[in-house]
Amino acid sequence: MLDEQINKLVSEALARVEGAADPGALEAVRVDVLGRKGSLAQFSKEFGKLSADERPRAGQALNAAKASLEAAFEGKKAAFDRSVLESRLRAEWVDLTLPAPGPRPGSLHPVTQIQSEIEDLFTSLGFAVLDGPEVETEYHNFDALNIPPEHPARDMQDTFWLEGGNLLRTHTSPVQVRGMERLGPPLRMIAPGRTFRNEEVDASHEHTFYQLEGMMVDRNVSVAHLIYFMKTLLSAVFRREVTVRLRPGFFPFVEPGFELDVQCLICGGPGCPVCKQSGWVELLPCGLVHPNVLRMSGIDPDQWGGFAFGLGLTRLAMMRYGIDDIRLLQSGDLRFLSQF
Ligand code: 2NL
Repeated sequence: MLDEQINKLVSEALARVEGAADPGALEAVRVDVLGRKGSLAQFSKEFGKLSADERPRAGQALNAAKASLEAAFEGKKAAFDRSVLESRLRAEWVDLTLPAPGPRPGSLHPVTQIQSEIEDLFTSLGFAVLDGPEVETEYHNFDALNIPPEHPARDMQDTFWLEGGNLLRTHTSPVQVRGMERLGPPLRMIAPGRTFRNEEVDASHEHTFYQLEGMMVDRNVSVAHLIYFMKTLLSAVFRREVTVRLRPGFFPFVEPGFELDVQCLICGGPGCPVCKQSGWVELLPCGLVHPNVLRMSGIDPDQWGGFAFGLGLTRLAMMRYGIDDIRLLQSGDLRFLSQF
């Protein structure tokens, strides 16, 4: 009688164990059957009602039932654990035979690339590459360049003035002034670097940008030398022969001064949006160094002459790579930078 009941309980419990859908359901069945108030425990309570000779056999049957149920639970639990592990192993599988990705390669900033190319070119032509302070005196940034005291470039709106009368250089010309003072004639130098203007920032204006100025001082330097060096420079930058023209341009530090235009490299002359239908792109302000500028830096203008030019590296980089928003260059955005 008791045997039958135990067998029934065991077979029902085994079916429930087998049918448990997840570890939670399995644990509920275990509490139901093997728990302190479970169905097996109910049987133990009935023990007292049995006669002394029935008890050992009933005890054995109960123990056997308990053992087989516990084994079934453990087996099912292990199966659950195994399937969790297997799905993790499937999800986290890694092919260890693949080559390592390695460090992400960096690249030079587009402005740095152009600057380096131009530095290499001028180094090969006998020019020194000079550096100088970004915080300048008013004298080196303005006075020594023949820029009069009332010139609008000195305005608060255009220049970042610092306490004490110094300023953030608005061009790299002061580096060349220091070069003239220190080296004396004859000399050939370029001054690439960061420059600052008090601009409202938008797609085509930045308060921080890059320039490269250059200068050669020697005996009998003429506009012909200037044109030769400028054509050599632009052919190297654009990697082809370029056609240039000079128009008069006024800058206080040169006389005569020119705007040097290059024939449009997109349309070749007939006119397009890049050259605004003119066939020419304004690129290189330049000229012969003003006698006052030479004299102020200790060079005798009766003995020596020179040419000088100023190139906007930021603008050049935007032209070469077709960058339409100047703010991208200073953004540090890797989606932008990794294209170069
Ligand atoms: C510009 C300016 C030019 C120069 C810069 C120069 C420097 C000295 C003496 C004479 Cl120390 N000239 N630099 C000459 C002509 C034009 O351009 O803002 N360029 C984007």
